[in-house]
Amino acid sequence: MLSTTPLRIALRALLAIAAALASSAVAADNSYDLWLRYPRVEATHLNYYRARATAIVADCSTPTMRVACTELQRGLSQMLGRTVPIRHVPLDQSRDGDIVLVGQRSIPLAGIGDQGYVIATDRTSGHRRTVIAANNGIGALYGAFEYLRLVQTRREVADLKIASAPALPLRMLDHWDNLDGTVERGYAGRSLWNWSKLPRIDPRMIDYARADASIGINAVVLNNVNADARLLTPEYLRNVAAIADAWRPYGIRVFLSARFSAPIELGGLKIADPLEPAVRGWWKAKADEIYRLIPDFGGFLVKANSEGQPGPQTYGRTHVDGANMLAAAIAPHGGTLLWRAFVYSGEKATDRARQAFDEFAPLDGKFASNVILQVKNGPIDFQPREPFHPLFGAMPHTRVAMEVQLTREYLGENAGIVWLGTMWSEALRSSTARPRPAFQVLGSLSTIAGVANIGSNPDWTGSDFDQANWYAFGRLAWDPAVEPAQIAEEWTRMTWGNDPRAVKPIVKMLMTSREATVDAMTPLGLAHQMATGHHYGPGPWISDLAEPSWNPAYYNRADRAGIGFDRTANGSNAVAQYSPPIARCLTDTACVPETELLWFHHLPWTYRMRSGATLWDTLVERYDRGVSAIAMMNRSWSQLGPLIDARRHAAVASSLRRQLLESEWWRNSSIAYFQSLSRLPLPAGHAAPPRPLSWYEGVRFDTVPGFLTPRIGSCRSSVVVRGDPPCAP
Ligand code: GCV
Repeated sequence: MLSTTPLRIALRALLAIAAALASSAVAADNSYDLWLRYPRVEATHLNYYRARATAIVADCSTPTMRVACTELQRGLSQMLGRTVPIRHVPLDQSRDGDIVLVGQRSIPLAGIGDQGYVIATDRTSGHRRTVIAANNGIGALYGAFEYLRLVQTRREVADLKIASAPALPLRMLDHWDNLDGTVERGYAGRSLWNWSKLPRIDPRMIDYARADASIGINAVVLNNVNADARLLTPEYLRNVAAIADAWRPYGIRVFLSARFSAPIELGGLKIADPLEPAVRGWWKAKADEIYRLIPDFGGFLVKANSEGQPGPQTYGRTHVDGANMLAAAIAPHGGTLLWRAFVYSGEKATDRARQAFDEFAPLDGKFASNVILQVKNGPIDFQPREPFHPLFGAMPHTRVAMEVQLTREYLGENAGIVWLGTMWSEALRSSTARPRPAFQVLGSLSTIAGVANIGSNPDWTGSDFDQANWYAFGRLAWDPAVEPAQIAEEWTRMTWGNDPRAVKPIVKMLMTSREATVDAMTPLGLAHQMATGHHYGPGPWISDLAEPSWNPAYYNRADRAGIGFDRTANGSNAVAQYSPPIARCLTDTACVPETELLWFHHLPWTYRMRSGATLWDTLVERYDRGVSAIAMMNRSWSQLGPLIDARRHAAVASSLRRQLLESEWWRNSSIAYFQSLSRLPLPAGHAAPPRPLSWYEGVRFDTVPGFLTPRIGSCRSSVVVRGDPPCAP
């Protein structure tokens, strides 16, 4: 394994930055433009695209069509190096090379619904035109962005025949933004919504809407699920209405996280019991007030009776009582109520991985028709790898959303590259083996929601590569069947250019990055090994927290004899929550995927893996495999220097070095701890951790972004603040 010291790393970083600045011939680039950058097409392809985009023919008179026309014109004009004019003429007067953009039709186009589009080369009446047609403006806007993407990624546009419609009607970003501008689990600066400046709309909020619309995101929850009731006061609601007005042309509907106890905090009621008429009346009046201001308000998202949040159980009522009461308040206005299934409690003796299923599966069929149950992709909490949540496919009479996390709370925050397209695709394609309603998780969904990774940093997401997770989320929410490699390539071409010498290695880095992270942090099905509260860095030894399931030791169950969580019938029997064929496989060590082995089984250190190697040796090998893969990403990136603009290259290089350092920290801490229990020698060729276990256990951080309660502490020799490598020696 690679041996690095912070000093050497810092020196190399400085040299790399200096070399990059001195040698890069590539034009400076900001990170602000995301994947919506439109550099001029190279001379070899310019005439090809120019000949097929001589003018845009469209009626740009509605707000959304105005946006579609502007976006198409802006993107094409920049890429083609000349203004592409917009003409509003009847279709039969369009000419060769025109792009005809249609967002309203007297006879609806079949098969694309109200959000899809068709892009086709049309040769009728002797002309060769490209038609982008939809049943309404938003479809035309999505189609315009798709056409731009085709040019951005240098695809053929001479003979197009594309029909596309979203798999799911609601594709939603959930912001965990607080009213004071902080963002829970946010690593990209402060909230984009500046409540003290609203209702003035900052141009950046429009750029945010453009980015969302370009990948089909059509719903945004503005505030943290740990909600502040004040957002429901008239003062804030006026500002929410201003945001909704600004985003309406981009097809985005605004939702709010609602605090269940708001009738007490704002309405002066004594209780928030959902069966109490005064409480129901308060919510109904509040909903009416909101819809007067925002006629297309999306609805509420609610975290109830979870991690200290108020909810119906506070009054002896059920989740159904709570959800249906709120759903009834917004139903007359067409609103949707998203109710989260993320519940667990240390007061229950059962395995945390079982609790949401135990609580919600019996409620199937009891929720109102405008309720969607929002379920995290896995049964615990956004770990680097989890099996799919057993509720998927198990509630055929309930509308279900999958919630994923774009912000990397448990995956190294914004260090280096951890691309999640592969992870989400894996979750969506998991077989539930339940006959109804479908065999794959996807078949059981009506919505995908992603916890946003977006903030006020100039690069939006805390790093250039974290933008790829925003992009991948939108693309997968639109089409969950699309291959992750295709998404990775699209984003790479749109963000870093089309030079194959760059595209190929960057796509490879994206595609391998998540597995490398799993190996370096939590291999073989381990989970939740992160340090307390902020979840930054390793803490597999932690076992003294009051809430049992916040302790990493609760999950690894490592002792002198072995490691892993027995979730078979001999243990917590969480396997029984899956359909019988899946449960049988998960129970059988010969069938369970090796990547989930220790999630479902507690095994001796000397257990023989399918390879014949012992579990202990394999565990060590996996940590090192993760570190090596991250070292490889560092090497690949450093070779790209001449092809990438100097500023972005240096920023990514430094972020990757940090990721490497952190992966070594994870590897060394974890091996030091587990070896203290297994007491086995390291396999040949694998280096011992350079420090004693006590050193790793002593690492503390003063400040970690995205975490509300700052922890005071220090490394042995120096105070460590976030941004430094973990504890200088
Ligand atoms: C918004 C985890 C996170 C919390 C988050 C919670 C949730 O526990 O650590 O910050 O709270 O999930 O999803 O509600």
